[in-house]
Amino acid sequence: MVVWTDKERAAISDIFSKLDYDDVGQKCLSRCLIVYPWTQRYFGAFGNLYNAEAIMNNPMIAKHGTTVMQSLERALKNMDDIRNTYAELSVLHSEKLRVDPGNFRLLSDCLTIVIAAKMGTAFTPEYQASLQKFLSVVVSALGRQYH
Ligand code: HNI
Repeated sequence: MVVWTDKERAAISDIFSKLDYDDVGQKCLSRCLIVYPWTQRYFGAFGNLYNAEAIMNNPMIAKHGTTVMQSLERALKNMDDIRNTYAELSVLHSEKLRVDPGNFRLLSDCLTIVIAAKMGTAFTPEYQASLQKFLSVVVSALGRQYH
């Protein structure tokens, strides 16, 4: 089981309390699809992903970005049991969507970059460490079905 210090819990809660899910979700998912173009293959039903501008203006991508952020909030609210919280989501991504689990890390790195850019100097190394730990647990839980 993952052990969280009070400082880590406080840092992660503080980061998420400052986030606008619609904005951050859209930015991190778009960034992932632009920087790692092979991730676009899973979103074939999302319409125009022709270039960076199209991706950034695609309303389905924006909406899905918000969905991902809301899902992360579930992990935040269940920090002591992220594994079970994401059990069904892991099955969905592996068995139905067939998303390569390496992509989870790529999206979480994009999220870190977007959050860092938003928070500026408030994103201290301690905050980054707490966020990376949280996202690593999320990535591991989502990948559980693949192990
Ligand atoms: Ni992901 C659907 C959460 C990473 C491709 N994804 C979901 C849903 C949630 C979700 C929630 C909606 C489930 C439902 O409808 O019941 N995805 C997450 C989270 C992460 C993640 C928390 C990582 C932090 N997903 C990824 C990655 C990819 C991905 C990295 C591909 C590169 N996800 C999908 C696709 C769908 C999806 C594709 C279905 C979208 C749709 O609406 O058709």
